[in-house]
Amino acid sequence: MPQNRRLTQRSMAFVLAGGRGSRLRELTDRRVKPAVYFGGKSRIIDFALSNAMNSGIRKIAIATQYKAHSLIRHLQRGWTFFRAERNEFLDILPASQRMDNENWYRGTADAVTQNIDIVDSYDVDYIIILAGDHIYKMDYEVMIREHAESGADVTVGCLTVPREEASAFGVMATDASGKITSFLEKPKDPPSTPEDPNLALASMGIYVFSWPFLRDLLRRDAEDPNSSHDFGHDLIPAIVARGGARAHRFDESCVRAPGAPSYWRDVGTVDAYWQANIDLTNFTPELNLWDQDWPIWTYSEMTPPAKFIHDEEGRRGSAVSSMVSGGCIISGTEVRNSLLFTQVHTNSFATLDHAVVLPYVVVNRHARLHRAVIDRGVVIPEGLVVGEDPEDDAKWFRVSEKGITLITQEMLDKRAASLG
Ligand code: ADQ
Ligand code: ADP
Repeated sequence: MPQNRRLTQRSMAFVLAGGRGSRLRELTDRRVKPAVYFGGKSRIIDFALSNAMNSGIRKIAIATQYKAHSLIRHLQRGWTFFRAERNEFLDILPASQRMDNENWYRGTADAVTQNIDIVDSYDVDYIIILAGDHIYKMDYEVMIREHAESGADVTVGCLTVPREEASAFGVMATDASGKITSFLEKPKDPPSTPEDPNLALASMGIYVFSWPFLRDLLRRDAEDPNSSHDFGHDLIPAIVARGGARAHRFDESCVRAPGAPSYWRDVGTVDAYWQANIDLTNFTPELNLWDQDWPIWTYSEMTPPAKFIHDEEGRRGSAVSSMVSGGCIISGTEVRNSLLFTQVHTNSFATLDHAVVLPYVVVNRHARLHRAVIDRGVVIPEGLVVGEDPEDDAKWFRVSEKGITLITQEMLDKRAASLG
């Protein structure tokens, strides 16, 4: 539809990718949450960026801050198809390179304020603010169109979540027309929806504004000594109080097969991260990565196909109900219900069961890994057993609330040093 195409051509995406994501523990020691690996080939940020691409948005700015190197390298390698001569841009905006006297972005709104001149240069009518740290497939065009037609000051993407999880979100109430009537940022005691006492209406941290409106608002916010310069804490509640905010239901713009449930995950904890990755090995995963109409673009290394080997003793290397990425060598190892990223090498008599194994991991002989997340580049020593004795695991490794063991090379080095 040419009319809609014009709307996304007149829009840009501003992706907030600076927050650490500290509940992912050691997985974000060296990289920011949007740069964390997901789904075998991608990084978390690829989902928001692919959504923007697939929605027809060709102007994207990405604000980075905490431990940005891994993220920036990924973007520079993989997100290179934007062409300035076609008026397409992907700009990486590290916090430290703007403003003379201020090194860091003070809050999410300040990340945009410090780059007003760059956004101005894109010459767009609408801006969609995105978080770079969620897993979902969404057509932003639907939300932008709704915003343009309604005349609201801001349109906030939202979905229902279990009420007991809602304290991590902005929680809102709406009237029948979709106007947001109240908004509480991370309330201790979140209000439920009128329909269901167990559900709350949560903000996805996605906002559409007209750019001239947001620019004025940011200029005023920058001068306000009482503001923490954050969308969720300051700007959105103020617009809601004036009656200018509308809710956009994710259900109406999520991309899925007819009748399939909508899918959105925060993967903010080790448990949620492990679960969302392992879910991809299900018979029919809720997140469909095979849909060629909505590809998840990424940087992918050049690797040979995965290889499965019978070892000399005749032990079969096999993987069932699993996803195994390019460059993997499964030699005499039994792999079940696991997700292996690029270039994982496993050896004879080893077992992987419900394991999420990041790139370049080596699993040596006789190791048994059950319900675990293995960080990139880890060398699992011969005979290591994980996931069978939680107390022993907790001596050396990070064991989550739900009993998932996270293993990094530093943890293994400490263990090796103290075991002598
Ligand atoms: P949170 O996700 O807790 O809540 P925040 O920590 O501000 O909010 O992160 C939002 C996004 O901004 C993340 O992608 C993060 O990486 C990034 N970010 C954080 N600080 C940044 C900075 N200084 N510079 C650049 N990027 C930064 C928000 C909303 C809630 C909403 C949830 C949905 O405030 O209302 O419910 O998102 O997850
Ligand atoms: P095991 O799995 O019995 O402990 P190895 O780790 O030596 O044994 O690997 C067995 C097989 O895996 C090799 O014969 C080879 O086919 C393949 N292989 C191992 N490492 C590589 C590599 N770096 N490049 C290509 N193939 C490899």
